[in-house]
Formats: sequence, structure tokens, C-alpha cells
Amino acid sequence: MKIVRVGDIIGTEREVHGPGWTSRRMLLKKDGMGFSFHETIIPAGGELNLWYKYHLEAVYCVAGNGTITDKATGETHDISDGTLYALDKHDQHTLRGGTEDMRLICAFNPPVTGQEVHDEDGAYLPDTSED
Ligand code: 9YT
Repeated sequence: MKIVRVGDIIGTEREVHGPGWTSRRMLLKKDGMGFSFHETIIPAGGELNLWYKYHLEAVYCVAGNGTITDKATGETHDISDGTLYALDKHDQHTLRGGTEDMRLICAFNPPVTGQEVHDEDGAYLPDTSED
């Protein structure tokens, strides 16, 4: 069994920052669960254009607020505590922070390996390492 406390991750290599987001990677590929599990903070007013071409992602909001726009349909959905979105079709999307920092719990399949940041399309590159 593993016990992971986010307080022990802050300020380590498992806390990764990008423009408009901070990700605390609580479980990575090397933890052997078959998915990675992150706490992500999107600051109020932030905007991210994302497109996880090589990953599926489920995101559960536990604090704050914001919106997600599905670029395929143009639809925008409110996000607040208790909302989950699942990018089951590698959906191209825009995530916007609202009036309060959003705290999101994210699971990636396949798992991220550690230091991934978004490419120009908003993707994380696929993991090509041998298991
Ligand atoms: C919600 C989202 O995709 N934010 C970008 C960071 C990502 N969740 C991560 O690496 O934790």
C-alpha cells in the first residue's frame, strides 16, 4: 500500500508548473497503478487550450469554479465542486479559471511519467519508453 500526502509533494519534482496551471503528480507510471493521479490548480481567470491526443483524462473539481469549452461543438459547461468531465474522445478543449482558483483531481490513462508539459497543441507526448 502507498500513502501519498499532497503536502509532501509540494516543492518537489512531482510538483510541475506550466503557464496557467500547477500539477501535483501524486501517482505516476512508475507507481504501477496503470493510471496517473494528479491534483491540479488552475488559477482564477486562467485559460488553457488543451488536446490530450495520446491520453484519456478524467477531471473532478473539488473546489473553485471555471468552465470548459468543447471545441468540437462550441458548447461551454460550468465547472464547480462536484463536477467531473471525462475527455473520452481525446476532446480538444479550452479550460478557463473562474472567480476562484479551481482545484481539480485528474486521472490520466496511460499514466504520465513525471515531467510532461504541454506541446504547442496542448498535448502531452506519448510515453515511448520500454516498461
Ligand atoms: C485539467 C488539466 O488538464 N490541466 C493541465 C494539467 C494536467 N491536469 C496535469 O498534468 O495534471
